[in-house]
Amino acid sequence: MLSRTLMERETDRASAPGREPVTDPNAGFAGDLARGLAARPRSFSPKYFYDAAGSQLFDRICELPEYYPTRTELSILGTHARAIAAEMGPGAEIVEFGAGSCVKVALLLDAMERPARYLPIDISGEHLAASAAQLRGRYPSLDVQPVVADYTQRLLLPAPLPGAGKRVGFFPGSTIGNFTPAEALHFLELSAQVLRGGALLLGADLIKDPDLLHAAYNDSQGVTAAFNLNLLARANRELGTDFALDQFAHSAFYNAPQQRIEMHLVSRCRQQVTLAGAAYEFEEGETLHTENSCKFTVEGLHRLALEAGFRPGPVWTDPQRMFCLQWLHAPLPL
Ligand code: AVI
Repeated sequence: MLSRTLMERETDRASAPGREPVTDPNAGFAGDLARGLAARPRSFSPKYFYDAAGSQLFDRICELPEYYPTRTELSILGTHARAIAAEMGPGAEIVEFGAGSCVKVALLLDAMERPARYLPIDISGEHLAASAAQLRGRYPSLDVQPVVADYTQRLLLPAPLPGAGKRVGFFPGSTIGNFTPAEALHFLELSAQVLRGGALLLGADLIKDPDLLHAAYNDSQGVTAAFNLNLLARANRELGTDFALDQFAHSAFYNAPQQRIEMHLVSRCRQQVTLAGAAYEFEEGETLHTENSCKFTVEGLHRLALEAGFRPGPVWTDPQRMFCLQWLHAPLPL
């Protein structure tokens, strides 16, 4: 049995949003950063958080006392695995979006009746291969077929096995919260198509006391700050930029009207940064917006799911209603 610490570490890194292909880790990085620095307000995609150093920092975030989502989702899965497995039915196959590790899915597989196949999808083939090997070791009779693909784009999945039960998508970790609303809808629309006749099990962080949210993204050990600043360190390492890390401050706050945590890097002074020969001026207090982490209501998730073509089913939450796992019935086969 894996330790809970290891479980958390493996689990949420795997579901981090839109990680880049290992074959070309710089693909798009320089261009996206240049566009983000030229834009007003300045912003940058959170997918660039997850280089090796950033992934390690995210692993540590998942273990922080203030960061409740990982352990809460694990506790919901642990408590309700049998009820979830009952929805899945016998012989189901699991398609995990952004997979690459086995921990949360193992809680489901342990409760399922004759799981037929596990199809983890991730853009990093190396990460997938490692986690598939790990899962095969734990479930020698399970058919594990990793799919190297970008799950935010249209997917071609292997045909269902003869006699297989439902095809169930699994998207844990509230990674959907790091998408823009349009991206979230697009992802759900695409997944409704590939899961026709089956369902999606979606993990989502719920709106709660802003103080709890604030603490989760402003931890006392400064790990989230280091995670945020690693974006600049990564640019310095990989693109030769000259960000002075001590001249930028981590800022994370709950934007209540938008129902999201926003993370920014705030310039502590007037300064200049160069990227590929171009200079970018920062005024004191000017920010680079690095991440949104949207928080949801169950009703809001239902509206989004209905718009994408799903029919909402059971919802499982923890006693404090911090986080939820939402069962969404996919449309019928064509
Ligand atoms: C991966 N994602 C769901 C995390 C979140 O909570 O939005 C990323 C994160 N950013 C700061 N802390 C954790």
